[in-house]
Amino acid sequence: MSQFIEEVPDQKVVKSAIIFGATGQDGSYLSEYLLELGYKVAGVIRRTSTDNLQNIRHIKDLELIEGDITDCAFVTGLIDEKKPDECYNLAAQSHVKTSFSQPILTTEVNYIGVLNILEAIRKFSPDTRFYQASTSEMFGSTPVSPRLENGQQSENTHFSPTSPYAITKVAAHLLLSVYRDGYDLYACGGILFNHESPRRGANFVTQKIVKWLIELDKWRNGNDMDTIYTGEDHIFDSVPNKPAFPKLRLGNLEACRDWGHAKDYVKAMHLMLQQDEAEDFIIATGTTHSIRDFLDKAFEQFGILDWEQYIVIDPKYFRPVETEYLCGNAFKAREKLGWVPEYSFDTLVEDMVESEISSQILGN
Ligand code: NAP
Ligand code: F7E
Repeated sequence: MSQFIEEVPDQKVVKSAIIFGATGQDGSYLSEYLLELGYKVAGVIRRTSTDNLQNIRHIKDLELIEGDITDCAFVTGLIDEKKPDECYNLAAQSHVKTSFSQPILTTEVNYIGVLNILEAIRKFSPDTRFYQASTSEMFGSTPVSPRLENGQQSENTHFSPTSPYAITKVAAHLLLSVYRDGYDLYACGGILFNHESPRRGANFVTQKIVKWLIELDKWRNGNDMDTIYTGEDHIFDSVPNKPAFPKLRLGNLEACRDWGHAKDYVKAMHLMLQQDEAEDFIIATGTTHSIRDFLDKAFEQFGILDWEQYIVIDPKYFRPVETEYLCGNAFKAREKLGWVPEYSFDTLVEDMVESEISSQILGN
């Protein structure tokens, strides 16, 4: 090399990402993960009158941008201004039961919102790679065997959605191939099966159970469990004047879900955007458990084996139509992305219980 040519040190290219839905369970873990990888990350958060930052307040270097994905002007302006390398859409009305009572809102957020982003990328930033949070709920009532290979849903299983939520997600998912084939955009759908964590919203069944158990534990603290007896709706203690504790009210305990840990699943989202070609992938553990199994494991953490005594089945929590059985085959993700989950069902439940206990101790 000529001595007159200045040597330029290797410059690390900093990638940029926008995350819609940054305050949610997945958005918070993905923000942390991308920042760890050296990305410049902007998280879109909704303006709310009450605090919605509990999952992300601790994350340094995450740029927060206020906005809503149903606002086309906002989405277009943001994509045009930032032209990010990667865009992750995790924003959604994500509660299946709520989608029955608020189907229009669910459609506006989960379908129109996605169209807003795809159109903005197509027109103003066609090199941006797009990840859409698709879901195992799209399989819905797909019967178990013999139509399913090994009793698992794969990328080839047909969709049979059973809720307004699932229908909006199927519609948004179908858009991905249209924008891939029609406009040559890099757009992927991650068909993620249920994933939970200490940051899971309190009205999803796993977190609802864990949080109730923590309250029960506080109530019974200092008392002998042998003195507890149960009535129709409440648990009583023989300690005089101790108020009764309400039983845990749940819906369908027979449904089966393939539950993984959100920390594992956000890594798969990132991997999907690093491939030569955009494709859809199932992300799942390949094992399934009923709500009863979850109750067994969670109550066991508190030394309780006869959990049925503590539960009331409340029709209020049944859905008009239920997805009964989900179990995913993530073979393609393992082969092409090299993705394998680290958490098992048992370690997931343990993490949720232990984290909730620690956050109670710390008063968080
Ligand atoms: P989540 O905790 O409910 O988070 C949803 C996020 O979307 C929140 O940040 C929420 O903001 C935001 N949001 C809602 N409406 C919005 C709007 N109109 N504009 C902008 N942001 C909006 O959900 P998650 O469990 O992290 O799931 C992430 C995504 O994956 C969702 O699309 C969900 O449907 C999908 N998914 C989840 C699972 C799972 O098991 N967790 C499985 C498959 C697919 P606020 O905090 O202000 O409410
Ligand atoms: O229900 C049953 C309920 O609300 C799981 C979302 O992240 O994963 C999630 O959707 C099962 C259902 O999650 C109660 O009927 C019984 O069979 O925790 P969930 P979900 O509906 O599976 C998918 C993959 C997503 O994409 C969604 O965004 O538990 N169940 N009793 C109950 N469910 C709730 N919520 N509350 C109960 O009391």
